[in-house]
Amino acid sequence: MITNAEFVTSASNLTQMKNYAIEIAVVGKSNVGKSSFINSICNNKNLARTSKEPGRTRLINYFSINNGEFCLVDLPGYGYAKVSKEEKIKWGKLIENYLQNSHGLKCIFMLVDIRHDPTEDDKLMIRYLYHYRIPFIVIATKSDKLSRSAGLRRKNQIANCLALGIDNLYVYSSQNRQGKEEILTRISDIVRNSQL
Ligand SMILES: Nc1nc2c(ncn2[C@@H]2O[C@H](COP(=O)(O)OP(=O)(O)O)[C@@H](O)[C@H]2O)c(=O)[nH]1
Ligand SMILES: [Mg+2]
Repeated sequence: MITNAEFVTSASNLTQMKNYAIEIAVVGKSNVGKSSFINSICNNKNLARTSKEPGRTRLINYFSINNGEFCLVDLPGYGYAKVSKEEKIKWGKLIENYLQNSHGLKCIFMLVDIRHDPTEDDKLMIRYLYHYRIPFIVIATKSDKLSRSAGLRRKNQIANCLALGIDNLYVYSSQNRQGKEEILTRISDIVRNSQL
């Protein structure tokens, strides 16, 4: 259960990064719904800044949950076509620094849009996570945009596309909270196992 959530700080480079004992980080394409996901999971609409315009968050944002029990980390989104090449390289370095230096990182929550097949950037990210042996789950979000049956069909397609077991793929909506209980249970398991 999440009873309390507060913004801690942002980091734009390695020296500004934090090192919490238990971190869960959210990654995904720009505009896929990462900030909305964090807000809905925490029951706080104003916690993470959401935006209709893609490519707005260029920082790593840390949120302390339940007065420091664990930390949710909002990572900057990738794959936004309109940013410059330099900006993309900067993004890549920031994420790589985060993934390689966050020793408390317990799990990556990778968000994809349930309506679309994962992009090459998504697949690259997953290869990277396997390479560095970082545990992850995939969350197909914006499920409110589809009927239940279409959502289930898309879930299977996304699982196939990523060669992913169905247990590591969740369907979610920040708008109607579909999947919220399952995600909260998964978070509790991650936190509990990390404390053992
Ligand atoms: N219908 C619907 N819209 C969503 C959902 N999650 C995010 N959005 C919308 O998608 C846009 C981008 O969301 P945001 O959380 O800022 O994405 P981020 O760039 O990945 O952090 C905003 O207009 C949100 O209102 C969802 O589950 N359902
Ligand atoms: Mg965001």
